Amino acid sequence: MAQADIALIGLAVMGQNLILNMNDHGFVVCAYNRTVAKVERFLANEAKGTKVIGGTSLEDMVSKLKKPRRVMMLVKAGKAVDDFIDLLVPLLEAGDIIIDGGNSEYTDSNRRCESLRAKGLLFVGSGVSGGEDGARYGPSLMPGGAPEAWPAIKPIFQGIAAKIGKEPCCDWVGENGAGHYVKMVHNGIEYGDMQLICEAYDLMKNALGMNHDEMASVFTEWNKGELDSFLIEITKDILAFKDTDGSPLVEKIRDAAGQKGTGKWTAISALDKGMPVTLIGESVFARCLSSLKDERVEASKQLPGPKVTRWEGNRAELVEHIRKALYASKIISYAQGFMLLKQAAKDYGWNLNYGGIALMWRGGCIIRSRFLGNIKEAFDKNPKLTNLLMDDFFKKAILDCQESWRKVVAAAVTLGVPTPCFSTALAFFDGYRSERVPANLIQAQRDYFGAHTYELLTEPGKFIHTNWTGHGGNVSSSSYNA
Ligand code: 2AM
Repeated sequence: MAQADIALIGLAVMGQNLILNMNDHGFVVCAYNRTVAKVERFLANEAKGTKVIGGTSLEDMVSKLKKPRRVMMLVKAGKAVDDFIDLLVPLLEAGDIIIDGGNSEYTDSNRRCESLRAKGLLFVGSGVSGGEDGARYGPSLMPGGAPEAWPAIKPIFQGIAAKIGKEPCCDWVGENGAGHYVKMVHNGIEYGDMQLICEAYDLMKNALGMNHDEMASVFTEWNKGELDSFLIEITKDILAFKDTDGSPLVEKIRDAAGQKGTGKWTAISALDKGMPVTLIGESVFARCLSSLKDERVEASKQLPGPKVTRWEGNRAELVEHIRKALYASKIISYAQGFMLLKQAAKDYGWNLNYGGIALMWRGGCIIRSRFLGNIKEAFDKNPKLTNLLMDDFFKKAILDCQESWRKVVAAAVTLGVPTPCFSTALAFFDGYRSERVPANLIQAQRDYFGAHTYELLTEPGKFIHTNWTGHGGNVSSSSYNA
């Protein structure tokens, strides 16, 4: 009998928790898994006493679904998704919906959306963030794909998503792979936020010599203000956490960061699209540098830094300067992230809802923060905002932080503490607010050695070449445009 509102394929922890979350919200879910034995095990254990039903085969699962059929997958990204799609297509009919909630690359989602549309099926690629706990009690959901699918999945998606007040952290993102693209940028921003916090910690520990309880109480204070966020909160807990011998566990952890690639994908996409998303780029490279642990250990013996490595001024003042540097850098990072989203929307013809994206990230996910509420307000006020830095709230915020931010970067440079993200954010700010940057000289150099031509300030659009040396030809090049 067709009784289930949705099927969910993939009974790893994320899938199981999403099913239980849907069940809590009154939806009947039909569970399925490649290894079918896991379905029985799930029904007999975690799902015992719920309304969850199981499929004994894909055919059986499909026969239990109300129409239009909604089938969500939470399986390993890549081939597993394509394999399941191939198996499902012959079992479904026009207007049915296939949702991929895995960590898929947006390019795959673009492709799947188009190929399923040609078969009359509606594809949705949805970012799911918030980890196992989020999946169980309220994730951030970022669905994109075939827009006709949205009304049919909206009650389930908005029902189970995290809420800010009454507002769900889930809205329609845009066409094709837009949902997975936005999830990718979310992860890139997460890399940036984490690195910024690490730089603040490094300065407090090494430039100020603060102990872990002192640092934990600084993060506790920061979490009461503008920086209020999940990542600041867990950092406070981590710094306060003592190992069995009473010393801070964090200092025993090998300083070589891992990565699964979503930050890198964001940086690659930024390079592809010519968008200066410098902070996420630096945060990925900072992880790369960290992982060269053995080389760094050797270099630390041979390459001494400055003689003075401790801050000699007012300590409380520097802590407050660091807070402001972190806040200003964070504003730059989000401004850059939204610049990338805008460019992707242009390139792929997506109609992105920027305020909605800020709201989706406001709760449920790793970058959730009070700050995202301010971003939502900025886009609500002006949905066509060209850049976050042009919004009155953020303009004032960054200008209020400017002096502190410069002091922190200067101090870090003088004392030899690496702060790649604080620094690149400031360099971006100074570049972005410059009417004139030295690219005129680049153009002259390009024209000098390669006859690549340049435009005059007074005649944009007209490309000319100068014979800089008085010898050589007068030929201009147009072939080199990378
Ligand atoms: P399994 O339990 O049969 O291994 C997370 O790994 C989820 O993705 C699990 O539900 C797992 O199914 C599924 N999965 C992983 N690789 C798969 C593949 N190649 N085909 C189908 N499902 C796969």
